[in-house]
Amino acid sequence: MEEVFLGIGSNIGDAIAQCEKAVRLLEEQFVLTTTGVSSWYATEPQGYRDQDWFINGAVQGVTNLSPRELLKAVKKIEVEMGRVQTIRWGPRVIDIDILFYGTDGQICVDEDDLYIPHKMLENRRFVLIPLMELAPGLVHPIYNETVKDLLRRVPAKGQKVKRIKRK
Ligand code: PH2
Ligand code: MG
Ligand code: MG
Repeated sequence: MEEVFLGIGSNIGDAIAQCEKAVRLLEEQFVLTTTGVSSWYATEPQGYRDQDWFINGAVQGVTNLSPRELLKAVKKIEVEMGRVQTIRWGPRVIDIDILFYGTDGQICVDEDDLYIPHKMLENRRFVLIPLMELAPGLVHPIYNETVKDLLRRVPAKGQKVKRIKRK
């Protein structure tokens, strides 16, 4: 069993319901056993600005899938939920990203279509803020800095993140 952190995002349709459905499908399809789910956050779009705000959150779990198998499994759920390829950084029904893998998130993968830890997570408040709820002390295996320290470095300007209170 390996520890894993995933980022979840959506900005088309009922984004919260879709994020929640993604978490449910991850469990139902035995992709992972969830050990923690962050709050959901409304987040300002990054990369491509001219689109709706996203809902983002993070999931912590344990899996017996390899990184490659895990990637395949999350892509399958994205497709099942109606994800279609559009522009880079554009709107999507659901996005499930592998953020960290392995005990304390220490395993690194550097392949053409799979890079772990997720590239750019260190610049993204919409990833780091949900992660703060689950693992503020987790050390990034490449930058050797905790999630908390990485977050301190990211300017808040243009990256508004608002926590959504649970009903
Ligand atoms: N995902 C992107 C591009 N921009 N912006 C926000 N706020 N949230 C996202 O999940 C997001 C994004 C590409 O995956
Ligand atoms: Mg993404
Ligand atoms: Mg993705």
